Amino acid sequence: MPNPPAPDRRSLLKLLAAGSAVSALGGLATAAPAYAGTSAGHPARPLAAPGTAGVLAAPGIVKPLPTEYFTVRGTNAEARFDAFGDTGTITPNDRFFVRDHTSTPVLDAADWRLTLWGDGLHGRHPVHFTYGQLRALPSVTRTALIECAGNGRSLYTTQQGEPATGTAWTLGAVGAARWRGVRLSDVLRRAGIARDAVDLLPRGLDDPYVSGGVDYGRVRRPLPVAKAFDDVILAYEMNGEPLPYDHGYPVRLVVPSWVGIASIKWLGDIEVSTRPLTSPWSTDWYRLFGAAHPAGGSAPISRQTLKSGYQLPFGATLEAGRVHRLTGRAWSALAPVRSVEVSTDGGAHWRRAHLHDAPRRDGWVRWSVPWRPDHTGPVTLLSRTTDLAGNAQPDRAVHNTQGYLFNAVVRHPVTVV
Ligand SMILES: Nc1nc2c(c(=O)[nH]1)N[C@H]1C(S)=C(S)[C@@H](COP(=O)(O)O)O[C@H]1N2
Ligand SMILES: [Mo]
Repeated sequence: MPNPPAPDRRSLLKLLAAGSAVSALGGLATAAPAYAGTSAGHPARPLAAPGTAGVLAAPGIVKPLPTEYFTVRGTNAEARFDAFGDTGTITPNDRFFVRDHTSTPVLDAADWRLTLWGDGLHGRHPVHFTYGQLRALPSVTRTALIECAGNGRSLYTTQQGEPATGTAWTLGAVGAARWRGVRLSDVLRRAGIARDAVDLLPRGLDDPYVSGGVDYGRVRRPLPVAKAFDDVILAYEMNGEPLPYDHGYPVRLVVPSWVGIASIKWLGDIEVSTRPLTSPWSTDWYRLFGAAHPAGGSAPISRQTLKSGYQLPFGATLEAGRVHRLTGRAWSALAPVRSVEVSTDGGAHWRRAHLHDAPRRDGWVRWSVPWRPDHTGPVTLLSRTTDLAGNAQPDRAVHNTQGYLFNAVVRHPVTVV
């Protein structure tokens, strides 16, 4: 049977965004994998084929989302933390979670440029950098985790009985990558940043974010100049490849140890200001609201927190009378991990887990522990990490209405059979 002509990539993405993916792609599911046209040296990538067994579709995400590795949540794709056991300290690009407020724009590096503007530049007129100009600047490579502020949010509800608005992530809105790019400080200096500049407002080129009938404009969030000069990079490579479309091609910010929203993807422009800036991403969202917080909300959140978890599905069944090797990982945005303790009896007894990686800032540590369950029935597994600054996961996270910064010990149900 002849295949219908494949729609070109842009119309395909529009169709996907319009929610008509299944009918539009029905013919593709039976055809050989469809490859998108390349742009400016970007590697060709197979398109997700909705309707193919085991591959999910999220409206607007370009890369394939196999069900063994991803859970689609609205416009986002959560990586399956329970399947991280076969990944190392670096999360492969095809396993990295995607958080899109709207949808992934497919941009061409050849006609992309970055614009810096605002009263915080000496000349007070906009300064542009092409992709080629950025790539010609001295590069740096570093490992950094990107973790959504709301990672673990659903546990406020399931574990603490406290509802929270927003994407119901479990633990998989986090990944670690090797990022290569240019220091933001180098670009700011070249653009002529003034001494009295205090805030930046980096903004993405994805579509404006519309929610509840309100158009909030393009995704953008103030970034203090002090942090920009500390360790922020304009990344164009992720794990040795050009940034994948979903992760910000051609250029994104990487803001190490801060909540994921700081790491603006598909960067288009940066306002440089001598006065503090705001956006809905610093006033309405990414602050802590609720009974335990100041009326009107906390200051905008910046650093992520610390977490640990078992690389095992919730509700897994394990055989009694034999030794299981339980594995997990732990990380802290506040300091290197110091230790991980586990309990295999609902929190009555604790013992140290074996750490498999040297604890480092901006990395996570894999751990394991042998366990030989004797009795059948339901069991709650727990893990608790402590970092070198003395931060430890509490039994309960302090609730906030939008469910950010979940840091409590996760109660992981399993059944021994
Ligand atoms: N332009 C733009 N940048 C963005 C977003 C977005 O929707 N648009 N999402 C942010 C959020 S909330 C997170 S958690 C991270 C996710 O990065 P990733 O999709 O590469 O994992 O990107 C941030 N940068
Ligand atoms: Mo996020």
